Amino acid sequence: MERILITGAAGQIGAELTKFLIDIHGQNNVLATDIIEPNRYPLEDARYRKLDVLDSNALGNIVQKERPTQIFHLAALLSAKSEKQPLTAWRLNMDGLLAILEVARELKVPKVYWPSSIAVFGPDTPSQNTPQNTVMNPITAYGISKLAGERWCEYYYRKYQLDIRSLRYPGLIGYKSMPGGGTTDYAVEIFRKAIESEPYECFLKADTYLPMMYMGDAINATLQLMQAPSTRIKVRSSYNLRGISCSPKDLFEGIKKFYPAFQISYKPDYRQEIADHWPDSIDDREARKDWGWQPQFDLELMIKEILINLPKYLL
Ligand code: AKB
Repeated sequence: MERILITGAAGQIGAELTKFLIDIHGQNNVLATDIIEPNRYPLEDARYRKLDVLDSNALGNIVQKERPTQIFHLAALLSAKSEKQPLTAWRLNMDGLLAILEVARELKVPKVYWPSSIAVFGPDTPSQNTPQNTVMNPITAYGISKLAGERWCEYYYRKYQLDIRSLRYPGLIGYKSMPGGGTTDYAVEIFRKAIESEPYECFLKADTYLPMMYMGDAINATLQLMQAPSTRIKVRSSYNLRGISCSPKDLFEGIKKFYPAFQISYKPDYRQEIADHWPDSIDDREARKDWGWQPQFDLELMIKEILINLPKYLL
């Protein structure tokens, strides 16, 4: 029987992943935590505790009491917010991860998951089909913290044999939860505007290609990675993961087929520079080879799936 602890459970990935983990392991075996107050936590059927991951006493007490067999450490500041508050981002993203790695080592937690991001890459990285191992040199606070995090994950694996697993998520597009403070957030906002029959003002240029992924695929990848036998996990920093490569214009044109009156305008802001230094597309051969990763959603299927489900979800 597995016992699961999730940090950052109220975030874009956390809110969706928690539901899947409850379905798989049962409500009593999953504890969702986040820094927000219990009355603001969105998942009524989850066991929830308020937790600041930087409070190592509180974290240690929860891990002592719950004795999780798996920790999903999702609490982090995303790229756009991190550029506004680089030192806060470093503290949360780095000290938070180190607190989790330490508690997992000390209390012998069998498995830990931590998300990295395409933000580990920078302007010197080959932008088409970016390889697993290549020049990184991120220039954003978020990217720097993610790259340093990857090195620490591999360090804990090599030095202490901590079974840590990680994915470099592309921008995630879902309809059940909202992102906050990311550069790829436009790709979630745009669907909501279309459904509300409002025009969308996009903060990236029309032709900004970025690696993206449907949330359903990202959840499957995460669960598949965590369920794979340890011997199949050859990359202990973080795996490249490929979904869909698209631009705001691609998404707009796809949505317009269903909502012909939908309108968009482009007003790039500081997030454009972040996006300009990220890859266009990702090579994920290692993930496919090592643990059988295979995405299910292409651009067309994802747009259809979201436009069918989002209106029911917003009711
Ligand atoms: C962000 O935009 O910051 C995230 C990411 C790509 O890691 N969605």
